Amino acid sequence: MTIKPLVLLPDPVLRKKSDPLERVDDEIRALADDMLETMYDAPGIGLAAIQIGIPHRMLVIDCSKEDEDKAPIVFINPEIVDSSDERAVYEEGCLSIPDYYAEVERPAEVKVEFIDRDGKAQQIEADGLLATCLQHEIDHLNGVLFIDHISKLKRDMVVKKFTKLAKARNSERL
Ligand code: GNR
Ligand code: NI
Repeated sequence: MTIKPLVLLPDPVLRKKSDPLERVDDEIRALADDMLETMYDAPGIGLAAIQIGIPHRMLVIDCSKEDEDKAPIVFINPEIVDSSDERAVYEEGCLSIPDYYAEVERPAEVKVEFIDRDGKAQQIEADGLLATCLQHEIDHLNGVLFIDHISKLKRDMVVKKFTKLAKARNSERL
């Protein structure tokens, strides 16, 4: 198991559309374990493969509370097949946009079909934080970030700030 470095805004890798997986083998299960370790270390409640630079349609989530047992779920080729008209607003953050938070409105409930870590077809009906997190992660698979759901003014400010930070980090390494 390995903690992988996170890809940060404004890296164009985050804008790539990820590709579906053809099969679930030991290599994919090892990648899922690395993603979970990276997510728990961050710490975060979800992580898409593209956030560690791997363009597979695959994500991990653990929305359990601190006082509960860990509840990791691996989602391969997830698809939203139904979503509620009811909306919910959550304050979102993203491990690829550290220390920035903003309210995002999304469908309150979603039904998601996916393949699990054993290669078995599954379906989940999610609400609450899990519904929001699933939509945030599935957005990543399509190159979409939560800042795409806020005002252009706020988004431009965040992108500008992270572009400056990336330049400062790069010039330190030269
Ligand atoms: O750790 C995370 N917390 C979070 C909080 C509200 C809505 C979405 C998230 S996902 C985020 C981890 C992350 O960036 N996943 O892509
Ligand atoms: Ni994210």
